[in-house]
Parts: sequence; C-alpha cells; structure tokens
Amino acid sequence: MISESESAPQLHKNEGIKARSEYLRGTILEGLADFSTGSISADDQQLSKFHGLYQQDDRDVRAQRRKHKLDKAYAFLARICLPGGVCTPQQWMVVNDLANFCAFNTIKLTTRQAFQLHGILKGNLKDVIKSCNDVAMTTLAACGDVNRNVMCNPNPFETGVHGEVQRVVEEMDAHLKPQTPAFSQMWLDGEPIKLTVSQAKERSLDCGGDEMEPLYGTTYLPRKFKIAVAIPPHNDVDVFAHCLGFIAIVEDGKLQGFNVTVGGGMGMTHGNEKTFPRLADVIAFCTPDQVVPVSEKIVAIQRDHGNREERTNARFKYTVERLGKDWIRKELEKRLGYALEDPRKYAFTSTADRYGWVEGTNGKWHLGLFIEGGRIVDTEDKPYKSGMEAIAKVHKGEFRLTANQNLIISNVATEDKAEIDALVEKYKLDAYKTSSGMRRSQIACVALPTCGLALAESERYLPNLVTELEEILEKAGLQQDEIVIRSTGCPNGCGRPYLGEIGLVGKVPGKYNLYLGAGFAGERLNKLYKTSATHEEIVAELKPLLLDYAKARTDGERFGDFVIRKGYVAETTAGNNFHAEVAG
Ligand code: SRM
Ligand code: SF4
Repeated sequence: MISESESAPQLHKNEGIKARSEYLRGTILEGLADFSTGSISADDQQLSKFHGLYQQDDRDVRAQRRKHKLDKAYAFLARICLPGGVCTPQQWMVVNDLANFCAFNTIKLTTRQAFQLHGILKGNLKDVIKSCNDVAMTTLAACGDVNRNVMCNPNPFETGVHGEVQRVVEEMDAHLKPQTPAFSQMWLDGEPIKLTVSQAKERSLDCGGDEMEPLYGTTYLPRKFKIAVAIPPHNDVDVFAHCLGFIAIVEDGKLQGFNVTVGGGMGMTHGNEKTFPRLADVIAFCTPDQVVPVSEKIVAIQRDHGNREERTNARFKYTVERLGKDWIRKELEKRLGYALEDPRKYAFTSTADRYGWVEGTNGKWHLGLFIEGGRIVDTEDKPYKSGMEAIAKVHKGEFRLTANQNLIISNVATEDKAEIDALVEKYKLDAYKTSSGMRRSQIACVALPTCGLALAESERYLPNLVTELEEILEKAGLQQDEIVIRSTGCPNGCGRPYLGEIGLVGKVPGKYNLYLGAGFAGERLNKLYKTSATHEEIVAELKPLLLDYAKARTDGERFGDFVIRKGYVAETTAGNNFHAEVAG
C-alpha cells in the first residue's frame, strides 16, 4: 500500500522557501549585514530575485581566485523595471550615477526594456533601491516567480493610440506587482513604492490569494511570468515569446482592443526533451478595459495550475501545452464571468527596431540609436555612457528602451534636433548610420563574465562573429540587408535566439548550436542546423548560405524564409509544440 506521504506530490524546494519567507523577507537583511562574506544564503538568493537582485560573481577571475584560495568575487546584479521601456532623463541620470559605484561601471539595456546594473556590493543595495524609488523606478518583481516588467512597442511616432496602449501597460504592470510590505520595510524605510500609475487600484479581492498578497498568496507563482504588448505591424517586442501577450487592434485610427496570446516562452535545457521553446497561441480578443482583468485571471490560472514540482516544466507555456489553448480560454472566461470575442485580423512585418530620426504623429521627433549588446559603457573609441549623460542633461522628452537592446531618444522638438545630433555625433552614438544591416539586427545576451548560467560567451562574442560575416556580406552585396542574428551563452534563451533567422546557443566554451530559419516577423521558430559548432565552423556553414541567398533569393525574400525554401532546414509551424533540438 502506498502511504500518503509517498503518494503526495513532492513540491520543488523553492515552494517551501517562498512559503516560509514571510512574504519574501527571508533572512536577506541579516545576510546583507554579515560582512564576513560578500554572499548571502542559498535560500535568500532565491528570494532576493523577487526584489530584483541576483547574487553573481565575476567569472573572469574565478579560477585565479580559487588558485589563491580566495572566495569568489561576489557582487549583485540589480534589474530595474521600466514598463514599456519608458524612462525620463531624470531617471536616466539616477541610473547613470548608480552605475559609477558598480564594479563594471556600465548600464545594460535588457531584452525586456529594463536596466541592469552589474557588480553592486551588498552593502550598497539599499542605496540603489532607494535612489530608484525616489524617481519612481523599482526593482520589485524585476525577477522572481511573479509577473515581470510589462513590455510595450516603444515607438510612439506612428499612431496616436500609442499613448493609450502605454497607459494600459502601466496599469497592468502596477496591478500585477506583489503587495508584500516587506519590500518597502526592507529597502525604503517603510515608504511606499512609487510607480508611474497608482498600484493595484482596481484589484478585485476575490482573485484567490490571501489578504497580504491578494493575487499571489504565500507561494507566488510556480515560475517567472512575462507579458508583452505589440502594436502591428511591428512585432518588436516578440509578443509570441511571452507567457501572455496583447496585440493591439487599431481600426480607423482608433484602438478597438487587443488579441490575447498565451503560452510563449524561449527557455529550454540541452538534452532535456521535456523542455522546448514555444510560440504563443492567439486565443481571443478583448477590449482595452478588459486587459487588466484578463491579465489578472491568466496569472491566477497559472498560479493554480502551473507545475510546482518540476521547475524546468513550470512555465506557463507548459501549462498551456498540457491543458490546451481552448481549455485556457474557457477557464479565463469562467473566471472573468463573461465571454470574449474571437481574435481579429492583424499582420506583423518585422521584429526589428527603426533607426534614425522619425517624425511622430504629435509633430515631435524620435531618434532610434543602435547600442550594440545594449551596453552603455565608456570605451576609448565609444564614450557611450558620457554621451548619454550629456544628452540626458539637455533632453526634454523621454528615452525608450527597446526589446532589441537599443534606445530611442523620444519626443524631441524640431528646434532641439540639432543639439541632440551634435551630441550623438560627438560621443560616437551614431553607429546606426554606419553599421551593417546584420549588425543592427543582432541581439546578444549578457553571458560571461557575470551570468552564472553561461556555458559560452555571447555579448563578447557576437560582435566579432558579425565582423567576420561582414566580409562575406560585403562581397555578396548584402551589407544593408537586415538579417536577424541572435546569440545566447546557454539555452535559456535570454536573447530569444530561437527567433533569430540565425540563432546561436552556447553549449560549451567556444561551441554553439547553430539554428536557422525563424520568421522575420517573429511568427516562426528556427530549427537546429548544426550542433556544437566552433567559430570557424559557424563561418564556414554560413558563408555558402549567405552567398546563395544573395544570388538566388526572390524579390524581398527574407533569409529565414530562403533557407526553408531551399531546403537547408525544415519549416516549423507557429504555436505548435516545437522541440528546437529536432533538426529538419
Ligand atoms: Fe534571462 C536567467 C539575463 C531576458 C530566459 N537571465 C537569467 C539570469 C538572471 C541568470 C541567472 O538566473 O542567474 C541572467 C543574468 C545575466 C546577467 O549577468 O545579466 C539573465 N535575461 C537576461 C537579460 C539581461 C539578457 C539581456 O542580455 O538582455 C534579459 C533581462 C530581461 C529583463 O529585463 O527582465 C533576459 N531571459 C530573458 C528572456 C527574453 C524575454 O523574456 O523576452 C528569456 C526567454 C524568454 C522566456 O522567459 O521564456 C529569458 N533567463 C531566462 C531563463 C530560462 C527560463 C526558462 O523558461 O527556462 C533563465 C534561467 C531560469 O529562469 O532558470 C534566465
Ligand atoms: Fe545567461 Fe543563458 Fe541568459 Fe545568456 S541565455 S544571460 S548565458 S542565462
């Protein structure tokens, strides 16, 4: 006979850590006060993520320190949320000044429109969080098993509805923030968290959590949760890579509502067939007023039905895969208490950013800058950090971080354009004018030296690979062609590599799995083309394909479509259970 304890499902240990943490307090503060080490306890490392903090160590000096019997060079990463990537010059200056006190002296613009500061010593964490809160930015829920920074198409120039959509994003972001008082008590001396819109103003009390955490309860979500909002024709947030997505439907210049997408995600584990990237399914249409309730109910569905035993299978994409998209829609409608309409027509053309000056619908101007790897740092030939500081001091509009790790200087009056242009040129921030189409279409995740999960280089590798490929592109006359290339140092997918027309995923130092054939508009995953390829092998594999593409492509044909038409890789179908390890 099976005893009760034998038959009861074994919850993942993180479930216990969350449940015992008193709403995310744990013993983080005690750990930070212990200056005999730069680290905190393993359980607190899990909890600190909910506060936007990751313990890391500088992997470049790991071996050397081990040799000298020294502790690892511990420091923290702080991730700072910016719903829709919108940031004021004042907020930029705060992040800029904080970066001066971090070991790496850099600002990282992330693939989810947030800031990252690497190399913060534990004694400085409170100052970082407090300084951010003073200007209405927070690290709360930038990471952890909760909803994260809500993303939004960052281009306010093409349609008058952008402002409306951004407001919906900010409301949703605020509504889904954890309510724990621990954050304010621990970091802000009890002061309230300042957000762009008032937090949780319409939160229904019956969403199934408890009094302290009405939505999340004591164990929060089984795993991280991500939301993005796209405004067609631009899919520059990669909406199908998200747990929950909203596609704006604009008719006659008016925002009608949004198609709702569920079950996207990128992460997988090498060799584990139960893990795979998945593109989201489009399940329904909702009005602008319904967005916040829909997001709340979907998050609650994942809270109640997500897998809490195996963290590798706990993302919402696996819940959707297991229960089916029709079940999800029915359950969503049951919880909402009303039916949703069927999805409406939409069309995406690209996942790329737009560079250079564009005039907005409001008569103001927006300058899209290319920031390689999203890294704002001063180097001898590219003093980006000083340049952005100089721009932030004079700029009267805002900045917008893009999901491709780039930056838009937004809402510039005609008479101020010349001043911005002069600064952009002075500080060499004008790479968008001279870089090749492939370079401008790249994403590289952070990887080494800070990421503890990196198996290979990414941000420090991809630019060099592109430089070498540029020789081929030049010969082939493809210099200006946007060919989307993305790399990550491991299969977790932080640079959404499975949506690259060319995707590279680190296996071991110096070796990558090479994927080909994603759709240019982000609606088709790529396929594995070659495993464990060295740099030389990657170049050798890509060279004939690029040359063939230059010769044999049809009018307007994208590289990702071409490699499928020519049979180099097989096609994948959007939204299907897709295992990226299975080559065509
Ligand atoms: Fe990520 C973990 C960096 C976007 C999937 N990600 C990490 C950590 C925190 C490593 C860790 O857990 O110790 C990385 C910190 C590296 C460092 O030193 O900075 C890290 N992820 C990043 C960023 C900074 C990459 C970048 O270069 O921009 C992005 C920050 C986004 C943000 O502002 O919130 C980032 N991560 C993503 C994305 C892209 C997206 O969301 O659009 C994904 C794939 C989409 C998805 O979630 O399915 C992604 N990150 C992961 C995963 C795999 C999750 C999974 O489903 O298995 C991990 C590992 C984990 O959670 O266990 C991870
Ligand atoms: Fe680190 Fe892997 Fe994410 Fe790159 S993809 S940042 S290596 S976890």
